[in-house]
Amino acid sequence: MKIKEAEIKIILDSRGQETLEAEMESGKGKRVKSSVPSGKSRSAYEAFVLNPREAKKIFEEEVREKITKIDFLYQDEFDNFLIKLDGTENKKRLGGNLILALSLAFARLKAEEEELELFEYINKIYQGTMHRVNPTLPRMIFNMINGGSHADNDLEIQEFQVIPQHETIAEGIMAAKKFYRELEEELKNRFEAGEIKLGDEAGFSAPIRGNEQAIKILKETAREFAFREKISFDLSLDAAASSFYEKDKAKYKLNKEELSAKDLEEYYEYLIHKYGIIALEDPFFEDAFGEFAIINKRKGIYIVADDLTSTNPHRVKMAVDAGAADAIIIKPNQAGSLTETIEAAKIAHEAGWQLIVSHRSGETEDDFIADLAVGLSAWGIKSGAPETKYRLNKYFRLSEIEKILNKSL
Ligand code: 2PG
Ligand code: MG
Repeated sequence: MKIKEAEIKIILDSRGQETLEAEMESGKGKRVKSSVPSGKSRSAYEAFVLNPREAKKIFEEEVREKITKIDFLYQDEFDNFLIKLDGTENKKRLGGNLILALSLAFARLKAEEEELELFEYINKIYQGTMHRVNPTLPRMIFNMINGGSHADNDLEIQEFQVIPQHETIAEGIMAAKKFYRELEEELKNRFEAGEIKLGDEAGFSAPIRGNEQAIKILKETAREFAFREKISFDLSLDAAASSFYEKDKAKYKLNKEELSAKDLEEYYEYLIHKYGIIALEDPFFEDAFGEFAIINKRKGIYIVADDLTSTNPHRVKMAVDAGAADAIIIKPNQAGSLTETIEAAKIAHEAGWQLIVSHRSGETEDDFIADLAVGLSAWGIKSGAPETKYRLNKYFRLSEIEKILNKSL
């Protein structure tokens, strides 16, 4: 496919920070856009994020001319061209954000050219690397209470999530929205109106005393909801433990106490058992392969690697070899290209892990990750609270995909 025109624009993300949007046009006159999000609880192993203005400059001075000259047949050919042009270990020269914006736009354009839905295009690539992985709809993981680096409160755990057990995606979104409003009412009963705010992912932030209390509030809201609405919600957490790990002391600072990895594991065991949590993301800091492997021996709950693996094929291999988890967060902007994202997903999938495709805390209106989740046949998707366009449009796109899939049955 020949790229006739390519443009990089600076847009604002959900935090009001500058990020990149790529626009691309093919010889046949199709035109698409894709933009990249940015994380706050980033690991040391993510693709480098270049200042968006510098990235735009380097694109205009060097990259545009090159990519509009070559006839790229495949996604990996395009991505690998940019990776090679960058020439650094972590995409420092061109920026993982620039490479990804172009990579995602290329995918959208190529899907249009091939008259495929984006999820079908992604699935086609995935099928090329794996056998019998048809597109499926993921479970939706809604982040209802925000803590850690995503909110200004005393909660160290970053994300307190609920996962509806629904029939259709539309029903699941509706249930999550209702749940969200009920949770708001519950918080209003407990706190002053001015104390209730929204965190980065549009979940609530309030002066809740301690992590357990936040889980308890969700559990109670879920119990009442299930009784009245006949829809159950599972609970899950993203501890994002790197953000409360004190490296010099090798301790975790949680609930105003200093905990060893063993203490922390016991605390998780207590929470899992008491509240029936079904998935726990990043329970330990980003290099704690050994501690992950110990807690991963526990049956009946998904241990989810995010910072630990950073959607980096090499890190995913290390984690698989260590038996560090049985589920993985897949974030394209950690990898910095669609090809590497798919490669990381494949390694985990082949090891029998579940995939959870994820947004970032600083999001754009691009809903690419919905198609990615379906195309990779992911177990789950997390896109924040059922509130604000940045979070909701990914869930809405899933609903659209559901209709497309139903029609083709
Ligand atoms: C995470 C993400 C997204 P951030 O830790 O899983 O929820 O947060 O984008 O800030 O890294
Ligand atoms: Mg995480």
